[in-house]
Amino acid sequence: MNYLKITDVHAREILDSRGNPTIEAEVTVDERYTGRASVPSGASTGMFEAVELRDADVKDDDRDSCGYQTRYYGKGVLQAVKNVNTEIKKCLLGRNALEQALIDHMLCTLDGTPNKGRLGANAILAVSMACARAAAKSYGLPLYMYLGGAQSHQMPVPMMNILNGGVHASNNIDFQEFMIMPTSADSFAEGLRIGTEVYHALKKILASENKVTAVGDEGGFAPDLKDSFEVFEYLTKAVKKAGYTPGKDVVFAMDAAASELYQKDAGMYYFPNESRSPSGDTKGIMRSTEELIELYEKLCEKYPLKSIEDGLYEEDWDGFKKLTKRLGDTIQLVGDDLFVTNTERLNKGIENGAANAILIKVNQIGTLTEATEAVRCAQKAGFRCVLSHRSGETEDTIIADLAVALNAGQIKTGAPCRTDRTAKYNRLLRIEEELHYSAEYKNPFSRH
Ligand code: 2PG
Ligand code: MG
Repeated sequence: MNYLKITDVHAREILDSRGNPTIEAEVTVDERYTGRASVPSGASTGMFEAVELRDADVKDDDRDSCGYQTRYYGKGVLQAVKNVNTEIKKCLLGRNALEQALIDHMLCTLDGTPNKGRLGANAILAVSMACARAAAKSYGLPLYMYLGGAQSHQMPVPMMNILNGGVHASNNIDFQEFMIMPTSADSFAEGLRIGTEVYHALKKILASENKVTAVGDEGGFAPDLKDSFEVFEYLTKAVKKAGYTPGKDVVFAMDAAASELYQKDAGMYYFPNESRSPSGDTKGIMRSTEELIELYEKLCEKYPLKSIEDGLYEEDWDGFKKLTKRLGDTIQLVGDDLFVTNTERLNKGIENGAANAILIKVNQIGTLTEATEAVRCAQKAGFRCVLSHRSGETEDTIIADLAVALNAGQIKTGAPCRTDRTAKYNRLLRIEEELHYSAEYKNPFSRH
């Protein structure tokens, strides 16, 4: 194997799309080629995710005397930066950047905890990704090609989150994400155009009804609406107004992010903004697992809803089994907080028939190698994969390259709005142009 010597490793603190600090790392190989990568951050994080090290969490003994705890309200990442610039750098200098799996394994061993809580998954991931970028650069290859080789040809169908709710917006919609998927297009560029036209049509409809057109964290609109049925009515109208046919050209997807709604004591889901009274004056309803599954069934009957993510609480394996039995033959059921890009948890889902697809978020697990393993494991079991951003993003576009490298088939990276989101879509446009005839775009839900 060729040897590509790591000659420098350096990290710094930068800002993400919500104005919170995050970590950016640079890895230099052969003193010539530098790869750079930065790490995103979630708001509705799963409880089994790898640890994102923030300065407020650093124990007093380990802290420098520069007021770590109070800067950025405790959200600084100076300790994670320091971990890269000292321990991680020392461990990697002189190593072969081409051995990504070994590098990632060394980082995990150096951390020594099961959840990367000592050095921080954010510190580790930044270096893992920057290392791959440096290696790709030295070979003069685009990252997707370096990682995926000649088999990389599948352009992902975007899940575009055009209506935001839950913890990603300050409106009254309790479910987190309502998305459109342009499935009938014959290229990514055409799919993106269709989705974007629907986005603009939705804005016009909302504006004409004097509804708010301000956007949430992922660029989708965040108006006040009654419930999810009303949301899908708006989405349907927008698709039609843009000149497309719902269910044919564009299908719907949602992320319920149900763990955010789950109340452990009651064993029920609380919807703070919905109402059972016709006047809507008494707010707040509870739903049991059964009632929630029935709600999804109704939504799927009425609308071309083809994918539901985190439909239930992240620890409710039995509930997910039930949900998958009831809806899994006809729609995609995606595990996000349920699987946290963790192959062990994914295997449990595969064995038990809980969900039939996985959301892949690199920072949930903390290294490129482990994220890739999760994709491979899902693909082998016939589970679909959706490469995903976080609600707090940076200008880094690595998930676009990964989606193509791994032939994932789907990508979730927000609305066609806010540069942190469009950067990924724009990167995919460039990749598609580069792949030219070998690029393939296909409906992930067609049986052929
Ligand atoms: C999700 C994500 C991304 P967050 O739940 O799928 O849309 O949100 O990054 O806040 O976890
Ligand atoms: Mg989710």
